[in-house]
Amino acid sequence: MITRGFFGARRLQPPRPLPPGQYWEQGFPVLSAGVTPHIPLNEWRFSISRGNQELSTWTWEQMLALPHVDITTDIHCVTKWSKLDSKWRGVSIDTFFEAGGIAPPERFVMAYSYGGYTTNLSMGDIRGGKAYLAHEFEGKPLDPQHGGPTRLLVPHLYFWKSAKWLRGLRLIDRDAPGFWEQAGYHMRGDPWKEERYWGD
Ligand SMILES: Nc1nc2c(c(=O)[nH]1)N[C@H]1C(S)=C(S)[C@@H](COP(=O)(O)O)O[C@H]1N2
Ligand SMILES: [Mo]
Repeated sequence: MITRGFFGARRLQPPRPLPPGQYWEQGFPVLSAGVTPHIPLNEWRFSISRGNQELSTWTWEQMLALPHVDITTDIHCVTKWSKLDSKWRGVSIDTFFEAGGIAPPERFVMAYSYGGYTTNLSMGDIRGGKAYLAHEFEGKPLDPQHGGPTRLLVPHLYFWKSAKWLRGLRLIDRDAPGFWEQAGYHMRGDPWKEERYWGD
């Protein structure tokens, strides 16, 4: 007999410890708050902005011309699945700040996406080789339902911080809640500290 409990019982022991409360997921679930936007590559842009001013903007070709990195990393969703050794290709967020000659005094950013999603991050969490604009997953162009053409990848924080369909980073002086943070999710979201919700 096949029941939900049957599938639950098939959860495998992970080869290494996961953050507290997480289980090992072999698939790649899709979690989207709205519909999947479709962004033609000739219209795609990525910007670093302050207020309504775009300090630097890259077209698809300009982004592709930047130095790339390949990343193999675990990802952890606040809904408790973790995926091990996911493989991505993209551009380090550091590279955009360097290429744009942007050395901002601001200590936070609001990541904003095509479709309206937002999530807040500290400069310390997106710079220093910790965050990427990813456009390939497992050697193929990133699937639109997983955020293609490009998503933010911040693997050391819960996956809601990895904004799909990323359009830009807005520099902000003071930390402010994005989409899920306004609904009660933690402002930082470190899975190893189990920072899921306000007060965690
Ligand atoms: N633009 C956008 N980005 C998003 C979301 C979303 O709804 N819209 N969901 C977040 C959440 S809660 C998670 S867990 C991951 C899910 O990514 P996936 O669908 O590729 O698994 O994307 C995050 N980024
Ligand atoms: Mo999530």
